[in-house]
Amino acid sequence: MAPPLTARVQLLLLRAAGFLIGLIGQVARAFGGPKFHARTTGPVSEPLLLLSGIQLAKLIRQRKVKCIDVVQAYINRIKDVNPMINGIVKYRFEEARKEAHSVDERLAEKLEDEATLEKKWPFLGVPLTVKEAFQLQGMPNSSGLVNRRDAISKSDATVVALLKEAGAIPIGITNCSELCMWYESSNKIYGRSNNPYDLQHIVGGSSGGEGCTLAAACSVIGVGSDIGGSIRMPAFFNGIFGHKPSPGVVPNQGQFPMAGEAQEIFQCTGPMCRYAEDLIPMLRVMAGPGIKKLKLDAKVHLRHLKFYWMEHDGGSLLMSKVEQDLILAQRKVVAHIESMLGASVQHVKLKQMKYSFQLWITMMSTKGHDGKEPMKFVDLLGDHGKPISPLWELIKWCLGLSVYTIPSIGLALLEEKLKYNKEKYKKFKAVEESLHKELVEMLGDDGVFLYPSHPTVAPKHHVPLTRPFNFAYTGVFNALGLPVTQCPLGLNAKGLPLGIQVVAGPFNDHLTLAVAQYLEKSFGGWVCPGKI
Ligand SMILES: *[C@@H]1O[C@H](CO)[C@@H](O)[C@H](O)[C@H]1NC(C)=O
Ligand SMILES: CC(=O)N[C@H]1CO[C@H](CO)[C@@H](O)[C@@H]1O
Repeated sequence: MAPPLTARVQLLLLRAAGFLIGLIGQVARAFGGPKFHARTTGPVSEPLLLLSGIQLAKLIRQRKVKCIDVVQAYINRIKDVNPMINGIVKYRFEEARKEAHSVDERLAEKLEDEATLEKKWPFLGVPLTVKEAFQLQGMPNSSGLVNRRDAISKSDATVVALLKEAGAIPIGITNCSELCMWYESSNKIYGRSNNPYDLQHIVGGSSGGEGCTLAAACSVIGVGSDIGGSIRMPAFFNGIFGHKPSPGVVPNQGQFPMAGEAQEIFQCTGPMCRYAEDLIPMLRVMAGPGIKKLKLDAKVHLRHLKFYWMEHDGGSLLMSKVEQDLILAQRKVVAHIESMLGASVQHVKLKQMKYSFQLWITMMSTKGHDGKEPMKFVDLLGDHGKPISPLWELIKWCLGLSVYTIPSIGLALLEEKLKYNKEKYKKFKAVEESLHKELVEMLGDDGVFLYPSHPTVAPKHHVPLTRPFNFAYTGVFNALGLPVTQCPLGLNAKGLPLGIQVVAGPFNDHLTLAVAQYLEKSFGGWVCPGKI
């Protein structure tokens, strides 16, 4: 006999209450996190930590500085501040020390002259960090997925191999969001990374560990990848430089997960660093033969460039308003370029920018050859086993039992709803083509476009859950296939980094990279955290 109705209702209410209590507990736990006495990481006192990669390489090959001293200085700094930021999730200190000693020994033999050394090994002895999602031999290959906790890379990703061949010394791998699909870097293997300018704030994602590690002067140069802003958002939130190259220039091989067949071209591997002068040499190394597609040797006359700017996307309902601080920072750049450089600067209103999020979804819904669909996120989370059941994982998460993070579960739940049907796809594909045409024509081979990197400075931890669409400020340029450099512009009154995206036409990366160096000179570039 079935229990009477009231009893069933009571049971249901009891279950609902249990579920709610579980949920509240889980949220409280999530928001708790470790507490630090300090608000920021301490400043840098060791001068070796305040040199660019190419300056360090020069000092090392001139034998003015020992490579082991450089590597040791970084190891000391990491031991000091990494426990606060949790940017590096696996150290590679012993191997790095050995490699540094062999650099010093080789240099002592004086086999090559300085010019040869520079040509063969432009980053000789320079400490390097790599986003965990990129394979570095002997290091984990998990992308933060608990099921993959024991996966170890058997070889190097192409870009990692190229940087090693150029003389760089990997000192560790850095945190990312679970499967690189969220803009807060936190997962169930490595925990959460914290912003060095305020530990209660996010580092961004997915290359977030890389962003905070570089910003905290725990590394010199870093490798990231970007399919929706994963290089530029962390670079922005942590006040450093990050370049998303033109599609098809830098090889993506050797990262996990890889984008679908139709998306791979929009996934861009690129350099992250504190000093703008490292961007071009890094790109030269990382691109390998792909560098021929760019015009990095062309001299850029900044005065003759045409600058365009737009302070926000024109009013999309999905995204936060651009903060006043960021609008003011952009205006300062515009005024500076007009008065100091005397270049042409024009305010534009690209109406279709308000569909940024939709254009990104359109890109992600694109099918490969023969209508092949990109790998489903539920399958990726299942890691080559059974796809996960998002609803079941949500219930488990509320009880603190899921091995997945809540953004992943949310994305898995919404995955099918976020994909466009034929009709919507066609509609937004047309918008994309029209906006692409408009921008490419406007920019030509001598134009750059200034646009916010994100609507807000680095928010507090977990806030991204309430603003899931803001990444479209960066994601739109993946969909449009344009090169972009995120440039830091100092700190706001609360000490959090400001910045801006500099965009150019296809394969005109040399323009955004030249502007990055100019903005660094004019506005100070990276600011050491803990200085104020
Ligand atoms: C890393 O893991 C992926 C996915 O399982 C695999 O395809 C790849 O071969 C692994 N890479 C290395 C270098 O071990
Ligand atoms: C804060 C945090 O969870 N840190 C972890 C980062 O990853 C390493 C390696 O797995 C752990 O030892 C740390 O506890």
